Amino acid sequence: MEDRDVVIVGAGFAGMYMLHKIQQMGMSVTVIERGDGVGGTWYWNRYPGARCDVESMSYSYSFSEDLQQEWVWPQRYAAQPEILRYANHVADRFDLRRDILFETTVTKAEYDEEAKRWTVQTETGRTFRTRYLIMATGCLSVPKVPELPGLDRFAGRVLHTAHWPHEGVDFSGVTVGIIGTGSSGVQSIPLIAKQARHLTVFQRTANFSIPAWNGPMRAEREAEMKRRYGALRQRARTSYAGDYTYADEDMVSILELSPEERELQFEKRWQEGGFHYQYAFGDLMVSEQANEIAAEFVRGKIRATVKNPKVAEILCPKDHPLGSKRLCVDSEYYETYNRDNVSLIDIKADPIVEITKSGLRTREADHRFDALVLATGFDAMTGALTKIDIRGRGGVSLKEQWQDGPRTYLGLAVAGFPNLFTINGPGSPSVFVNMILACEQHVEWISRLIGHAEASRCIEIEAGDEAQEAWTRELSESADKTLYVKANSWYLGANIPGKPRIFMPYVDGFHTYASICENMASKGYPGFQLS
Ligand code: FAD
Ligand code: N01
Repeated sequence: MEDRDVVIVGAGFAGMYMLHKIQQMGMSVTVIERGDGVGGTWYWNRYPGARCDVESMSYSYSFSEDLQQEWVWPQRYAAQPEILRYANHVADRFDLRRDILFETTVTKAEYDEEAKRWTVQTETGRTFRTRYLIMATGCLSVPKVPELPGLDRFAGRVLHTAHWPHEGVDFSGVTVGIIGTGSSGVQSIPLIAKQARHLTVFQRTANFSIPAWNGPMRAEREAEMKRRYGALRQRARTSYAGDYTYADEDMVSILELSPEERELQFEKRWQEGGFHYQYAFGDLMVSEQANEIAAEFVRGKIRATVKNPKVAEILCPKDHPLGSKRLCVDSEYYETYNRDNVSLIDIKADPIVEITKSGLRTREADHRFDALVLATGFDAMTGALTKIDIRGRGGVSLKEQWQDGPRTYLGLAVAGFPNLFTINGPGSPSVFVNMILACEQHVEWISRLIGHAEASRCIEIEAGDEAQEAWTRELSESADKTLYVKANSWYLGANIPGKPRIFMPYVDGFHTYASICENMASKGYPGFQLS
């Protein structure tokens, strides 16, 4: 049994910054990470085309002025290898590796009420005893392999986008099938299509995608942004999306614009690319009428891009509001369907029956391919936490406590689980916003609370039941006022059979959330019991 003040699980952007803060506080700490390197999401998701969809100058740490001034992002939206290089640079620059235990998976964590310590068990047999346990396990870190009959019979290679081989995959001369047209599918399909002999895309739900218009970072733009970095980061902290590119004061209302003004606005946002299209409009996610007008503009773009009208119609999303499933941001996604070596199968109309030895059988046809790519997503938000056998007071299991859906206080703590914190946990804005900023906000808040407990000689910090219930109620009431609840999305757990349908992220924006947290800290943490 190895003793620590703090154990952190996960060495993605959340775990790395948490480690840096705890090192600065002079406490003993170990980060336990399953992979053999840092970077989390960017360590695992190495599929062709993987890149961020928040601009890199924004999707990066802001805590060190020197770091943000010295790092050069070569593109507007960095690709996965570049983001991973950045994560490794941060680990070296801040001397993080000395406290990270790689290639080790946490399997169990149990709270000893008498000793007031967590016991953390790992797959390798090493066991830690710690006063604070911080779960930086990620919202999108447990890949979902769908239950498709016959999957184990397929003779070719099966690849999941979130478990991509480190050495890469060469699809030259190969026929490929891909299931899934969410962000991972939309990013990888154009690149796989350029390499493979033939690519067959199996689409269940058509998703809205907006072009990224990615390109090289212009030196003068970079210099100008770096000159104003402090102010830009401040603008991000006071915005809905936690991103300086989309400030609330620039939002307009679709329904208040004339049809001509709307077209101009939609075209402008389309040309800016990515989330500009979602965050430019204040009524987009609350008014079905406004949403439908914006959605129809995107459908018009799809029809204008895809030459085969039947294929274009299959690609036009019609069964959920724009943005209610996470918007995709692409590079030549719709154009890819004009290639001769790409076919699209609508598996809502012609469902998959089984995977066969040589491909896949739908109700109406046999499809043959050499390799199958699963771009089928994640057990999001709760998956990584419920995979670990976490037991709080009285041996109560977190998984059992959450069997009707997660309940947290601020997405940061859970009643009955003292001194356990979740970074970007369910109930926090996390996946709705620029997540590196969200990591920073949580890490700084948790460090401050631990510092406060240490200074006031408190041994236990625990979320109160009432505060947790009130937060959970507020979360779902807020979500119910929006169109986010109108899709079968992973936000609601709808992609995992049997998972309770509870809207998991906090929808009222980064700025509102951060000010609630700040207010609580300044009032001495009401809702928490410190003893
Ligand atoms: P992660 O990066 O997921 O790290 C969690 C770590 O915990 C992992 O390394 C995992 O191995 C480890 N871990 C989990 N369980 C255990 C265990 N039991 N034992 C040991 N280790 C464990 N967000 C944005 O804001 N903008 C984007 O553009 C964006 N792009 C994305 C692209 C992809 C392909 C994906 C999948 C997600 C993207 N996200 C994006 C969300 C992304 O997950 C976050 O931005 C961010 O990287 C999360 O950091 P994290 O440290 O919280 O979690
Ligand atoms: O996963 P998804 P993802 N049979 O769940 C389909 C982040 N991210 O990895 O919609 C057939 O979105 C499923 O169909 P349906 C981002 O937050 C960001 O793509 O359920 N199809 C869907 O099409 C994102 O939202 C980037 O009907 C099945 C797809 O698989 C999140 O990660 C890039 C199926 C899964 O889409 C998850 O994205 C990548 C089945 N049994 C990821 N099961 C950026 O661009 C699932 N599907 C920054």
